[in-house]
Amino acid sequence: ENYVKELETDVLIVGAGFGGIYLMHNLRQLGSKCKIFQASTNLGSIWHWNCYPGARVGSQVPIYEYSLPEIWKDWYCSCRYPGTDELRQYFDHVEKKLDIKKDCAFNTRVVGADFDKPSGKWIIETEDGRTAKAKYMLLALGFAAKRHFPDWPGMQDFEGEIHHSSFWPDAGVDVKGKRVAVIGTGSTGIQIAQETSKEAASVTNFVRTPNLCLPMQQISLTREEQDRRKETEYEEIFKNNRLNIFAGFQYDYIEKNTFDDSPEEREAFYEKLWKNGGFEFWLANYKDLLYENKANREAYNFWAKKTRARISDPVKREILAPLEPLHAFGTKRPSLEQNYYEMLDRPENQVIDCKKTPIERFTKEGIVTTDGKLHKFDVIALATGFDSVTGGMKNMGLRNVDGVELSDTWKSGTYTYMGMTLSGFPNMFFLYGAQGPTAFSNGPTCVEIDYCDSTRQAEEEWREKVIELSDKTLFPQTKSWYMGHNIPGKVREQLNFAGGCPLYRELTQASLDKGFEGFITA
Ligand code: NA7
Repeated sequence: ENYVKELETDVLIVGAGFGGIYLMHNLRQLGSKCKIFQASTNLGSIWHWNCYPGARVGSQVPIYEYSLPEIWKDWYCSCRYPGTDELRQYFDHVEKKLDIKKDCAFNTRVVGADFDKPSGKWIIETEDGRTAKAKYMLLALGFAAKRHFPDWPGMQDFEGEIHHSSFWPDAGVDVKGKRVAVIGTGSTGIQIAQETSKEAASVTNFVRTPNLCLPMQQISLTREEQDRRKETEYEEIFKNNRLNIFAGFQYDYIEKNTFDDSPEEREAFYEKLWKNGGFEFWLANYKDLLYENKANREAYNFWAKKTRARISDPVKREILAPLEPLHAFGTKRPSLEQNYYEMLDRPENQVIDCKKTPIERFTKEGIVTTDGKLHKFDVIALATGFDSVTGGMKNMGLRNVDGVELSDTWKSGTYTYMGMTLSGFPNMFFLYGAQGPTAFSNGPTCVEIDYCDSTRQAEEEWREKVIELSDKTLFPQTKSWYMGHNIPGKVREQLNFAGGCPLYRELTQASLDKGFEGFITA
């Protein structure tokens, strides 16, 4: 271990994913003494935990990488959307370049933090009873730091294997010839169902809300092609996606509304987006897609036509791609799939409509739905997601200057200033979290945005802004983790900044230009 029982440092960073590493790199250059605490055993955070079958990123090469040339210049990927193994190798590559690990304490989970006013320092406790003192505490937890396990009765009785997607054994689970259940249809559930169908005897997907999946259009990448793009495009892509693009991708909404085009033009445009694949149909569509119901419905109809044509079983087709949408397209995170629909369409595989027949309980043999039917399984994958965006921060024993837990101060709603600071938590900053562009945007782009600390009034105004921007969109109509709907008892509110990366950058810059408006210095 490279840190002592009682550590003193200038800056303590929590989390060694994209955000934590980037912070460390920049702070070192400014001459600060920093340490990272990371709950898992290696760099890469979520990609350390995400090793379930088929885990793959939805941002294409090169944007799911740092924009630092010393890192991308000699990094190559085998395909447009890399999977876990390659993403882990990427973090090994980053380590070679930035030498981060020497200042990281792995297997180190923060369980409490108090700001000691007399010394002006954070006192941070870890699960294994160590403490750290730091002038600044920076949280880089990502938005999926707390798992969500629905507590169905009888789960502990199940005699087969049961794993949450983010606790999947590193050595893998042998599903060959086994009956596999996949609960959930977020990006994770889709990937697990698609991948395990290759080997399992049967896969049963429990679907509460069908995912409006988009075609990934995965392709292999050659080294030559990547070299050519590095020469000609990379600098521009990285610059552009930080400064100009709503969601920090390589593409953006077009300057046209859906019905500005004729039906033929619209069809041709949708076809183009579909063929390009990835999130283009979501994030490079007409600019009114997420704002106007009629426009959204038009896109949904195209999506349903394309998808329904891939499912021959009429019952499965109605559950997975109904003619009438259950939510506005794009207001829940679409997953990128490769052959999910063809796989589930196979006769040996099942789709259970959890809206009609929810899961009632588990037994030693499997899962009983509310129609009394017992579904028998050997392996159950819980792809039930996370207490997203706010769960991680609420779960680490953070207390404000008056000793009140963050989980209490946020009881009636989330308040931050610019998605970076919290009033009453001096010298604590976070990124890629609550009320920042976070879950609507490409991760690495968000963590490379500069930031700054806040007054209660500034927080209240920021919250109003977050709500105002969100209310203009169709997101509030939909029950989703973006809106806190997936966790029982969680406040229903917009957890993300829906104004896009460029506006976010503009607002943070404006505060800096006005001499740190909204911030207080002690
Ligand atoms: P998600 O997107 O939160 O998906 C969780 C899924 O689990 C979702 O389909 C839920 O249905 C389903 N779920 C949760 N509880 C239940 C119960 N009780 N019964 C049936 N189904 C249930 O998590 P992921 O891990 O897939 O993805 C997280 C993000 O990480 C992803 O979007 C990427 O950005 C990276 P629901 O939709 O709520 O009806």
